[in-house]
Amino acid sequence: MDVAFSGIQPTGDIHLGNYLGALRNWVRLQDSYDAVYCIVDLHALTIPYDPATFAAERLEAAKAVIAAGIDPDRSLLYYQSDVPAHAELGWLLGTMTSLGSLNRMTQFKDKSDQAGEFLGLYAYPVLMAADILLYRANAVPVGEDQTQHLELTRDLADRFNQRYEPIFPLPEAIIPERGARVMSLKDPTSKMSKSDPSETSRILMLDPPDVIVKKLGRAVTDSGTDIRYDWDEKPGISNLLEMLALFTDRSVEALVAEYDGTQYGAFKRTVADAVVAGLEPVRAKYADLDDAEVSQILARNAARGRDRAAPFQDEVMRAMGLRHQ
Ligand code: AQP
Repeated sequence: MDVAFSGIQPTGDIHLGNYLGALRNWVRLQDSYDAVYCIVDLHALTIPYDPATFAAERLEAAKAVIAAGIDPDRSLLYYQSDVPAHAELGWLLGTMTSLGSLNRMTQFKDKSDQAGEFLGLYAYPVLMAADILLYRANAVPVGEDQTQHLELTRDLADRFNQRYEPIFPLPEAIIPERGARVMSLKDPTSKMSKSDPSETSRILMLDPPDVIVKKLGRAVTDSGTDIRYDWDEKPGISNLLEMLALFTDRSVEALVAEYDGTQYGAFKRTVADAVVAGLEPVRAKYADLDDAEVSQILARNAARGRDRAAPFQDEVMRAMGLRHQ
């Protein structure tokens, strides 16, 4: 079975962008792939964080991922730092990564403005490549913002295969046709993001229904009154149309035909009702989860991850001349 890998940072509450762009695909791929999903806590250390609350944030992220539909008995879900081979392979790949390729990464430019210019943040894409290549993943379900990192991963895999031994597949990004770039409710020209200072710019996956209704009611729409799918002229309405399409499993075209002419207030309420209904099973599942049980499951999975990663990592070390035979 082909392997799928993806990760999510425990850096704040999971929002609709993370859910629609990545998690829903994670859930789908469980049926057709050998899926490995990580709470990438080592990545989260690359921006300022509070060690006193970090353990609780990791657990929250794990619970949210399970609530979203990941079955940790079927998929290998664990904390990245529990499997040291991620960091080790990150170092090995770092020896083959040119500064020129890292200098092109836009995420570093965006994040270093706030977090400062630190090596960990600069090398983030190399660790991400290691995460993906460790288990020889073929498929990587991510949002559109990760395309550049995926390209680097493929370049590194290819370079390794040419320089040492051909052991890495070149992984493909699995980017959803819709939902790959959910936009902010306050500024629909920038992506919905955990680090946006405005809480009302994003809907959280576990927001209570009344909060979702309120946030969507205040979402920025565009001037005019028509409901059209047009990212240049009507980004706010286009963003809402995509959300509605994703939560109702209908095409944007059918929705435009049905809702054009509807008042924006009423349309936003329709979107809110669909989002609330769509997230209801996630909220219900989350409420059922027990912290201690989730921690035990993740610890068990980490042990499985270490066992599984060891021979793969050994193969890399041998190819690089780090073993006697
Ligand atoms: N707005 C988005 N639309 C679609 N997909 C998105 N993803 C993130 N934002 C959107 C996808 O979510 C997955 C998890 O990403 P992450 O753990 O790297 O999340 P993050 O970067 O901490 O989340 P944000 O909100 O993207 O953080 P900041 O504020 O740092 O920019 C990934 O697959 C990502 O593509």
